[in-house]
Amino acid sequence: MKLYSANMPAPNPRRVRIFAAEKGIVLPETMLSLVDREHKAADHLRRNSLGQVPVLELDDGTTICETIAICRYIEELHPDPPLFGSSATERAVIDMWTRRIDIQLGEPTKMFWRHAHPATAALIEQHKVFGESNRSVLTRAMQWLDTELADGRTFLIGDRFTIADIAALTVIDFATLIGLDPVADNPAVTAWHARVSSRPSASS
Ligand SMILES: N[C@@H](CCC(=O)N[C@@H](CS)C(=O)NCC(=O)O)C(=O)O
Repeated sequence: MKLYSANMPAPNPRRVRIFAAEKGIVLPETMLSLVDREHKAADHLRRNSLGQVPVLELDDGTTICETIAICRYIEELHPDPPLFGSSATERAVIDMWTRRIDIQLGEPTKMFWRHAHPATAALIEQHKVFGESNRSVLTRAMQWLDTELADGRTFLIGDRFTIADIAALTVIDFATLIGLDPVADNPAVTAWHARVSSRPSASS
C-alpha cells in the first residue's frame, strides 16, 4: 500500500497523515510536487483522472481517491481507535459534522484560494470580487462554529477526537496559511484549536 501525497500546506494529504498517525500506523508516502505540477503528469492521471492528491494505491493496483474514502478504508483495516464512530448514532453525527466542516468552512476557503489568492492566479481564470467575498462567508461560519463549541465540549463530537476534528483542523490551518484569519475573535474555537494542535498527530 502506498500513499501518493504532497507536503504541507496541502490540506487533503495532511488529513490522511494525521488519520494514520492517530491509528499509530505509517503509510509509505510518495510526495508529488504540486508546484511542478507532478499531480497532472500522465502517470498520476492514470491513478486519479482528476489529477489530485491524495491517492492510496493498494498492492493489487486498486487506487482509492478522495480523502474520506481513503480514511474509511484505513478505519476498516485498523478499527482502533474508532475515528468514524462505533455506533449508528455516532457514525451519523460524525458524518454530519465532517460534511458541515467541508461545506461551511472548506468551501469558502477553497473559493478564496482559487479566486483571490496570487498563488493560483496563473492556473485558473480568477473572479477576484467573488474570491474576496468568501472572507466574510468564512468569518460567519467560524462565528457559528464558535457558538457550537462554546458549550464546553472537548472536541467537535463531545469528548472523542474524530475525523471531523481532523477535517476542521486541516481546513483552518490551510485558511490561516493563505491569509484568512479563521481563529481570531473566536475564543471557543481558539481553545479547541490549541487542544487538537497539541496532539502529536497534528505535526503530521
Ligand atoms: N475531494 C478531494 C480533494 C483533493 C484535492 O483537492 N487535493 C488538492 C491538494 S490538497 C489537489 O490535488 N489539488 C490540485 C487540483 O485540484 O488540481 C479529496 O478529498 O481528496
